[in-house]
Amino acid sequence: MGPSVLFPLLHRLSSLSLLRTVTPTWGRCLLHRLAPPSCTRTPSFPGLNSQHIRSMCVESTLSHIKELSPPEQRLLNKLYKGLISGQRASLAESITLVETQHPRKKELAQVLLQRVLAYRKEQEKQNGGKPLAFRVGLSGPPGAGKSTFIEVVGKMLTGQGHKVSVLAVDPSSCTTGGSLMGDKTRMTELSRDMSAFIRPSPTSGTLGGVTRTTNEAIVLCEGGGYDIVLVETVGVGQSEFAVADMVDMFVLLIPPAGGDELQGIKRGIIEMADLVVVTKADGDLLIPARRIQAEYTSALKLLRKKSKSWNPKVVRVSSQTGEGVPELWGKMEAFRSATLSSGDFQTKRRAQHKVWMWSLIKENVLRHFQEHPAVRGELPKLEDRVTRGAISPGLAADLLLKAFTSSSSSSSQ
Ligand SMILES: Nc1nc2c(ncn2[C@@H]2O[C@H](COP(=O)(O)OP(=O)(O)O)[C@@H](O)[C@H]2O)c(=O)[nH]1
Ligand SMILES: [Mg+2]
Repeated sequence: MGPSVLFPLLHRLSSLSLLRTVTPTWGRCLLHRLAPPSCTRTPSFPGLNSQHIRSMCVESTLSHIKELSPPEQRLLNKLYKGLISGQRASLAESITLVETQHPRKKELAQVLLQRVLAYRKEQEKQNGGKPLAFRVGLSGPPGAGKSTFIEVVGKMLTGQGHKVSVLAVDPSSCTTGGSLMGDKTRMTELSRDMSAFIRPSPTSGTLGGVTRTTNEAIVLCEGGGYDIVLVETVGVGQSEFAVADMVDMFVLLIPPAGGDELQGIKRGIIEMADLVVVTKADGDLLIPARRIQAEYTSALKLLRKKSKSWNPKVVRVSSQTGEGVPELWGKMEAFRSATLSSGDFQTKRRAQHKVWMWSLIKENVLRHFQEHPAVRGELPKLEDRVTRGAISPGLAADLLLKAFTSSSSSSSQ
């Protein structure tokens, strides 16, 4: 859906049921409510200074949300404090809150997120404006060795004093139950590690829903002090592209397998990769792994350069023997420092926020459009006429949009 379609839709939606949940407490500052008794007093949350709270009060970013009840305030205070003091149970509970479908809880999740974001922003400022955490997306076909690699590299990193969180995005689990059970058993050591936090994405919902909750879970993990966030995703559907828009570095893992298995790797995804990793480079698989590394190295040379500060590379690794694992992490760190000093890292993060916002808007607007009674009444008929070639898709779209906007304007008057 392009902006030309979205803008009129948004215009109509702003006067519609989308905002009917708004209560007479417009203009009240929720952060004020959360930091009683005044926005100008020293707040009771560590890391969030009074200037911050004031600026957010002025913006009234959360003014559309109904005032928090005392139990809601207590819940959010408890979660926030537990989260930023590094308690895993609070992090898990906070992620559950952002995953909820319950309308009021969704609002509470937004209040919590806003507070965590403000806290992180303050920390970032103290770090010279540079992001503190490193988000790495790991993608590749099922069975490529992603979870096994995460277990090995995760253990190595916690051993070096890092806090590592792992989020597994598997939209196929929405329909098939996915491979999460397998992941859990493959990350046994890491899941017992007190410096690690492993969380599968919700097993129901749309890719858009998964995108939203994963993005928000990343923010929460960082609030909990996890300085490395690994996002694992299977190369199914559009999930890889969604994950590439959430992370600082995108890594593609490829098994040393025959042509058939590699056919499934989309060309577009190779172009997104900052690093290509050939896995299982051990035993009998070492020779095919070398061949595939050579093939991908020449394939990457033909691709257009994505960034001035980094050239994508192809490396080989064995999670079984551990060979190449420290070197591979070394490459990831080199990427991080090269892009941080060129500013590409920060630019990408800023751009990703916009992508994230638009993906939420698109999902919401589309759902309202599809659920609108006037559209639902017309849709089957028009779809049928388009499929039969009786009218053009453009005309059908115009008619549906007209049905949506005209009945919206009459109902809102
Ligand atoms: N030989 C060998 N097998 C591996 C290696 N890494 C993973 N495997 C095996 O490959 C299979 C799939 O691994 P998994 O990590 O679950 O893949 P994922 O689906 O990409 O997460 C498992 O049977 C692993 O034991 C490795 O470095 N060498
Ligand atoms: Mg896996």
